[in-house]
Amino acid sequence: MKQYDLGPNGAMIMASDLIASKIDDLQRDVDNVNPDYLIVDTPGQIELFAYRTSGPFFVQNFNVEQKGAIFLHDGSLVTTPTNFVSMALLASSIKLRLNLPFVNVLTKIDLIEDKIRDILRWSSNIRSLEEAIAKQSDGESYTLVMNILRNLNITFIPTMRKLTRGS
Ligand SMILES: Nc1nc2c(ncn2[C@@H]2O[C@H](COP(=O)(O)OP(=O)(O)OP(=O)(O)O)[C@@H](O)[C@H]2O)c(=O)[nH]1
Ligand SMILES: [Mg+2]
Repeated sequence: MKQYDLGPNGAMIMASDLIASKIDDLQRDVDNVNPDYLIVDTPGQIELFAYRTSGPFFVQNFNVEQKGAIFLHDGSLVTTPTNFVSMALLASSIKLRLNLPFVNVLTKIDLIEDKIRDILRWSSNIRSLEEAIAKQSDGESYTLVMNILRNLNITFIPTMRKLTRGS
């Protein structure tokens, strides 16, 4: 912010674009370490990475053996059926944008112990999700959610439940 005289949002955009401009330096640093796995954590403000040109540029041009995207569904944000569909829609949009093999991961599950069973059921059985939505919403909102979810495919792997914070 100081160096380029920017506000918080402008600085985030600039930082995102600088990552693309420094891709050769990053590639060299990573190649020197030569890791088995490389995880690139991007900002929660996903539009900064996925919807500008610099993020997809980085994804396409960073040179590693195999690449995939991991989308973290914040557990506390997917506890209602409509929120679940909203997040699934966002995940699908990011998948479309990055065009990579895609894994959906449910996070912060210690905060939603009583909801995990529902969420896994919604993710594996579209009919149960439809029923849950029918109970929760009506009118235009109901029609919109139903039309959206018929084209979504969000599957969480149940064994992910075994992962705990920090593992
Ligand atoms: N209870 C609980 N809190 C968590 C967990 N993981 C992260 N948090 C907390 O959630 C808050 C936000 O952390 P994250 O969601 O990881 O967000 P971030 O990576 O800091 O920021 P962005 O990714 O840019 O949104 C912090 O206070 C973390 O300590 C978890 O598994 N359980
Ligand atoms: Mg984060």
